[in-house]
Amino acid sequence: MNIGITVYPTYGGSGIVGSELGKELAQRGHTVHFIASALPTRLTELNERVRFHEVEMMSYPLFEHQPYTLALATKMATVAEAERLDLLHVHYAIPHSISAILARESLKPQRRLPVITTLHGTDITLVGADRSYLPITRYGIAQSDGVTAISEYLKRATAETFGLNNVTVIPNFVCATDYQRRPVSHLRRELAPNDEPLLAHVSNFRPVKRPVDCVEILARVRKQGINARLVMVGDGSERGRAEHRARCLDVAAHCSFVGKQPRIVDYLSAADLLLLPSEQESFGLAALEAMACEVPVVASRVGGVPEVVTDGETGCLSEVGDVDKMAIDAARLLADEEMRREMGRRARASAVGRYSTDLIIPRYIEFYERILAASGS
Ligand code: GMT
Repeated sequence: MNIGITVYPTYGGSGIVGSELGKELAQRGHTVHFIASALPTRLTELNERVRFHEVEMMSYPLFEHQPYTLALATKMATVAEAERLDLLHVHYAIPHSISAILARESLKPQRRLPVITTLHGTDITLVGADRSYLPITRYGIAQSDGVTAISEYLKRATAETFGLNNVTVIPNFVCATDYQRRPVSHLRRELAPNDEPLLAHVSNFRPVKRPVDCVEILARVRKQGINARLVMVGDGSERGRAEHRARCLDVAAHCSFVGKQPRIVDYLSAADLLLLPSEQESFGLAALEAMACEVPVVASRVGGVPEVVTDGETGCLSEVGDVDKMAIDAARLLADEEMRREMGRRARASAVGRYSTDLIIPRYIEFYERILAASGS
């Protein structure tokens, strides 16, 4: 198949999932054309089967804001014609599905171009549910030829918010060979020089991720007499607040804020536990990647997280903001190495057994084939 994929290139899990999906499809013999405003971060290598088409924006004094949705639609239609695309697969509904529908409609006299939308989270729960975007988001989902969501929770949220039931769940995935625990003694020594227990947090540090809670948890774990450290991987608007809170709680010397990192797997391999205290999480890709690296997860019981992390088996779940309970769970796991390692082994088995690329990518391919057949393409 010749597949057009659109993602937000630089920010967020939906871009990662779309990019990794494209690479996996290419490995299975398909040709993937990424159509985006910039080269997606995870696309380090382009080749015959992984191509990139940049959306060019025209500026004109009349345009106070450049009309990206239209520029994207135009590029999608141009690429679809030139490269004979079989379908467009967009990640994150707004505005990508609207652009794709415009592209499809503009090509209608010449060819069919089915549009598949994958819903990721805030495109439904926050942005899409906002009154200013709700009708157009509903339209984009209803008019797509196929719609997938990354968790059962998000499928339910889509039905509740938009009254739409045309959604198939295809969960996020992890590559079991790329994501596995590996020896990283040098990094571990850097982050925990005296082999202290190491907590990790990986996110884009947006308010919804509540990174400040991680610092609160560290302070409480240390109060229980455990000499733990915390590595904070990523960057975003909440980083300053988290650093400030670490100073206030007198734990700054036990935290490493390392910013964005290209090799997340190394940080996960160095860690003993992952903290994911998010306010909202439709899936929790960070949790899945940690589990694949045998790292149990201490997380909020929110959105799709309970589908990924089984409380008491592969991690521990608490209500959003209950940093006391999260600290108790973290301290218990850090203090009991045998239990933690056993939980880590179960976490990997669960991640690989339910979400490995070998299981999930074929589901996307079957979905494409089904939509192509239904649309008579
Ligand atoms: O919904 C968002 O905040 C954006 C999106 C993104 O692009 O980062 O995140 C969502 O998609 C990820 C990948 O599918 C999921 O793992 C995240 O749980 C989900 N984030 C939220 O629901 C907050």
